[in-house]
Amino acid sequence: MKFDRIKLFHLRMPLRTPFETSFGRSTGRDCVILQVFAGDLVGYGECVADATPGYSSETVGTAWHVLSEFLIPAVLGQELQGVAELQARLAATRGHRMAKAGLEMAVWDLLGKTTGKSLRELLGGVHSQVEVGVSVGLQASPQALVQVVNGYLEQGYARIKIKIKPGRDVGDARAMRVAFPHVRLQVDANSAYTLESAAALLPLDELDLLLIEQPLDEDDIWDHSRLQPRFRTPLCLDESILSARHARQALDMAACRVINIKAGRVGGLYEACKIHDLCFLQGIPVWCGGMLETGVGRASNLALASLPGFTLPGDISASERYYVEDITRETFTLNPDSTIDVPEKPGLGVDVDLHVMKKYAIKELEVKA
Ligand code: SMG
Ligand code: MG
Repeated sequence: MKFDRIKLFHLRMPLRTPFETSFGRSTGRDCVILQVFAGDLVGYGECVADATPGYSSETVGTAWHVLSEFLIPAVLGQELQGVAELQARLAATRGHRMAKAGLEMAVWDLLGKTTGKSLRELLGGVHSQVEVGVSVGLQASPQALVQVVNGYLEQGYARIKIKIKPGRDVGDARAMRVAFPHVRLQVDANSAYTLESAAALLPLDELDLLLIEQPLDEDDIWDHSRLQPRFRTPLCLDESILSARHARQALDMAACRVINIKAGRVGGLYEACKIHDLCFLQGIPVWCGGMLETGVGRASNLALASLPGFTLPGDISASERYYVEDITRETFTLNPDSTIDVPEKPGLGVDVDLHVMKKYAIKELEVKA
């Protein structure tokens, strides 16, 4: 494979409803879409860095800089055998995993289009439908939360995740449990607690939750290992796991009993699969996290979630839950059994509507060999 030119698009997409987490509220979502051209083919990738460094230190701005100045020049116009070789070239740049993952996704798409295989086949996925859930942001009150969740349950979602933050944790979760005694429920703190303040979360242990996601800081696997023994409920790490090495260390320290895998967070699908394999061997359940992706990233998440170790429902909701208008022609819909179909066409298996993409693009750049 040889890449002739690569285009970047900075998209600003309005969300249908605002999404609020412990680190802020957003009414829209920025991302970078990449087009990688090789001969007659074009591969698409999505970099999930957001406009602001709230979830992670990367932003659309840092990804744009690192992609255009370092990552793209490292691979343009050269013969590359596959993703392992691509990652070896990208390794000269430290960190910036979301930027790398966006470029890698486009290369997977090209690989699939070249070989006629779907991304699911390339990754070794075994399911043609995957179990999904919905991640519900903080609402004005616990009552409002229950009402919003009720709407999602009526749509058919069988697993609900709610966002929590100090002062809006046990009360919200308890209101959910009272209203929906049997729903599969989990909470996500997005690093809003310290080892000390996380004591406030101990009553969550009575609410039969699937897991408690990322209570403490990203760079704090150690304190998670001190917190986990205080809970019966599994802790799940999201932000803390940036590589397979981190996953191994977290499991060695018993810092969590579940891992949320996001290809963007760990530098791409190649590393995401390594984390999956490690957890699979140790019997640690994993699930596919979400970054409010467009249809491009959603297709990638569905393929990843089809691997055998993804035994918990992913944060992969139907297209209509996210954007006023998506950039792919395919619309992902929820099946009555709370699953979504994994794309079967070559590569990511989606067609991008260029007209729609350009409508939401606020910046474009072409880099040539
Ligand atoms: O894609 O449905 C989705 C969102 C899932 O809650 C979600 N993601 O910490 O897991 C998480 C958050 C991070 C994204 S906030 C923009
Ligand atoms: Mg999370």
